[in-house]
Amino acid sequence: MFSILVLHGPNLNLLGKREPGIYGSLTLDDINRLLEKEAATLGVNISFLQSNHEGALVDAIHAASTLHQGIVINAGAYTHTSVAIRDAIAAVSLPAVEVHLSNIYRREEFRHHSHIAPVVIGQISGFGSDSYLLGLRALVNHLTQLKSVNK
Ligand code: CA2
Repeated sequence: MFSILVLHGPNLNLLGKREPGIYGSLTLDDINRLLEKEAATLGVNISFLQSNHEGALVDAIHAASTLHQGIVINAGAYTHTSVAIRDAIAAVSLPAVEVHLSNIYRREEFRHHSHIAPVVIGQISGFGSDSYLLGLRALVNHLTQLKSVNK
């Protein structure tokens, strides 16, 4: 059974408590519960980590290489600033999917660039909590295809 790590970056612990107009009314726990249901449907294990600290996210990505087969990541504002998170994803060479609640390309220009996009298999942006669910499905499909090719 595949094991997937979902990483939530800075300020996402505030979801559902502030700025519902941009990020919706669901809390991070609500999103994690939806992901758990989807993971059960897909037949995969799922774990979660939220951190406001860049180094903690880098450590979690390193640790994932021996514990998990793939990563779904919403790096929050670190998406646009963090070479360290990009390098960590590239270093572990686990398949990762980048997700965003909002459509980062419809927002301020500084959100249009992702340091992470070049080192992930794909990016899903703008579908609210569905971005995470779609990201999980895409990652599991990818892993399943890889497994059948390597049989
Ligand atoms: O759309 C996304 O998922 C983002 O990754 C969210 C980040 C933002 O910096 C990215 O550009 C796009 C911000 C997450 C902040 O979440 C909050 C939630 C409630 C209240 C305040 C912030």
